[in-house]
Amino acid sequence: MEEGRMESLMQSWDGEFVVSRHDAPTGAWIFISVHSTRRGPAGGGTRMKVYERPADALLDGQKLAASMTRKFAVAGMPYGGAKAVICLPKDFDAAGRDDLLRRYGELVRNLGGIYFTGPDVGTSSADMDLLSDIAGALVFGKSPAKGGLSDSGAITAAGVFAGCEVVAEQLFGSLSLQGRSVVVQGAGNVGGPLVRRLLAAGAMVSASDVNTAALDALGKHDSLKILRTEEVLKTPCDIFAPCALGGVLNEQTAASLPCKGISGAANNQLASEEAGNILQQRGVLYAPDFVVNLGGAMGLVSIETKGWAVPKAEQAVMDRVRVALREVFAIAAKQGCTTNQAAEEFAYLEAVAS
Ligand code: PPY
Repeated sequence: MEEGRMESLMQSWDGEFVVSRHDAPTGAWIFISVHSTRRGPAGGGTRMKVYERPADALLDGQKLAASMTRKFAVAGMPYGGAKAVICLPKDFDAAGRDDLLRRYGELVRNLGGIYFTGPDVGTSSADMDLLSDIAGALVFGKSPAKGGLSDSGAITAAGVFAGCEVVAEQLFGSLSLQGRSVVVQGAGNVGGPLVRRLLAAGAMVSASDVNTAALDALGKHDSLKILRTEEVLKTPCDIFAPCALGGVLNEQTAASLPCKGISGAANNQLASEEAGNILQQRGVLYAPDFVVNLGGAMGLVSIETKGWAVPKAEQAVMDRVRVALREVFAIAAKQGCTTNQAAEEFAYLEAVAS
């Protein structure tokens, strides 16, 4: 079964190329998947985690890179999509982490500007500082001391919040989230600031996280309820906001989720095309992930290349998500296709238009 999986992943991918490296000192695999350089240099965060097999890491990177191409197109920015995945061995010795990152940084530098990066699952702004010492301006999301924005969670959350508003507008005729119930899965980097925004807008929020410290950090609020992780997919709500890992919308959950709409921060939420069809058939309005979560990439890159102040970037992200998502819903309604297909078409049209 497993034999030839890497080959078939390479053969069936629609992206440009993958730079791969086995890091002998640590046993880690590095895959930099460059999906498209058609609009400009390809950007995407650096994800670092343990995978069952290197091929799983390659597939994850390929899908995430394709999604980055769409994000930058929808954001109207002159970049293509990429993603780096550093696949750690199960017995990884954290003492070797900085040296591994330095070798990865050299690889990014040696690619000569075709690929730029930032933080993702498993990497931090401190890691970006270390990388930027080697790969310079190809690294975004550095700490403020190094001239970076550091954490893009809040700006990503602003875009996801705008996505929730547009979903409410489609479902109920008003952007207002006052009194609407929202279940937020994952209260970390993006989910945390999203919960705060939703509460400030008068929503009734239920949140969960595998990490209790993230839940504690939310504090107490009359309209905030904490859910056990096993309750998340069973709790009736107006809007479900997946802000943890991808693949949460599979054929089973799509058929049973007790929500009216979906707008969340996680990448690659749809486990299959069929899951999108099932949501459509049930009348559950799905706001495509790469439309509503483009704020991290758009925010970080705008702030760090154009010198925009944070509030300006936040407003630009929210405006962009609102305009794009309304257009995506209009395309889906007109063509009778899923919102995900409509968003892919929209991203494609944006990409060829500019
Ligand atoms: C993402 O949105 O998933 C990213 O990877 C964000 C990103 C992309 C490029 C540079 C910095 C951050």
